[in-house]
Amino acid sequence: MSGRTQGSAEALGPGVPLPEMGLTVAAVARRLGVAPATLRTWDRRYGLGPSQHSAGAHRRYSSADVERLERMRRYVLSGVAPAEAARAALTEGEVEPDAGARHGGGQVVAIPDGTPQARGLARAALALNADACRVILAETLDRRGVVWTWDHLIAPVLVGVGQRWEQSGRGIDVEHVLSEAIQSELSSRVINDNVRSVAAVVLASAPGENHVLPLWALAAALSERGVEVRMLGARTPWDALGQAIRRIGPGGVLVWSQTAGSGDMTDMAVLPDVRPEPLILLGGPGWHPGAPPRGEHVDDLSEAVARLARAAGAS
Ligand code: B12
Repeated sequence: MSGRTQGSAEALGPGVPLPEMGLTVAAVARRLGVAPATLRTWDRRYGLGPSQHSAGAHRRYSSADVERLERMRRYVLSGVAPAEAARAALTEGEVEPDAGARHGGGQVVAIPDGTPQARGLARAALALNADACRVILAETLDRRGVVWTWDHLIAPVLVGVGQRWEQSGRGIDVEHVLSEAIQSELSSRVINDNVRSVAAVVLASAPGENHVLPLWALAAALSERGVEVRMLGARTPWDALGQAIRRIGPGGVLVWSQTAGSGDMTDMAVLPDVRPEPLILLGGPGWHPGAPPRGEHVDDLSEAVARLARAAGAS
């Protein structure tokens, strides 16, 4: 129905639907921006060749083959060793935890049980390569969604980078590049024009708290489920949060404390009593021990997303 010819489709780049009969090596090479010889090597060494068998001399790449190759190209560009990249590309990222252990010799950020993507992200961050970080993040977010990407890619790398800083005092630059890439990829996915929730969710870090990445993960995951999100961001005083609650009338609120310096809960008693009462959740390792005067603690991203989505009346 499109009336496209094989020739014109082959001349166009990524994003253009493939003709049903598939693409030649030369066309795939043009589309991906890699040499035909590289494609042949990937075919020979890693089995990333065309899956369509035909009687003729020229086998053609299907759209699934090309997608696999696009993943391979992204992983390689972002610093993942080719054998690991191929394994991840072939298995759509489902790689057994120790699959790439033998490539870990030069690794400087320790990520126990890290996936190839996690090792690639750590390497890209160590190289201060924000673009490569974003490519890996975007690719994984597209394929696996926010919760999986946070739990299996982002959080392990953040913890590894944090430990490296703690042990060596090095790597604030790495932390900054990585944090910026994570925040911009996650925040670009917070889109309030597809809202299906009855009420909004308000997200804020505690007074004095500058760490905000888990809030962006929550915002993106809620947005993925059609929940309206109002992000107040870092260092939100309790009275400002109280005013926002009065104005917005949210279904749920989550306050994040990463560091003990921001984990004092006593002043949260100033939060207003509004009807209907929003669900108030406290997340993060910074909160001081003891029962909070308002709300309750929550331990992980998926639980927080589920409870807040329910509280916001998302179907
Ligand atoms: C990214 C980062 C930064 C970024 C923040 C960028 C941003 N926009 O948020 C920058 C570079 C700015 C920064 C600065 C600082 N940071 Co910092 N930072 C981190 C890092 C690497 C990740 C933080 C994060 O997002 N963690 C979230 C997840 C990945 O980790 P977690 O909270 O431990 O996860 C647990 C639970 O919370 C739960 N969980 C995980 N995800 C989620 C999500 C939800 C919704 C829920 C409910 C639960 C949950 O599961 C985990 C297992 O229990 C941590 C290392 C770490 N281990 O966290 C250090 C860390 C938090 N930073 C630290 C410090 C000391 C600082 C600085 C003071 C000094 C410095 N390193 O530069 C400054 C101070 C900033 C300030 N002025 O307040 C220390 C805190 C020590 C402490 N216990 O108080 C840490 C732990 C590093 C370390 N190992 O020492 N930091």
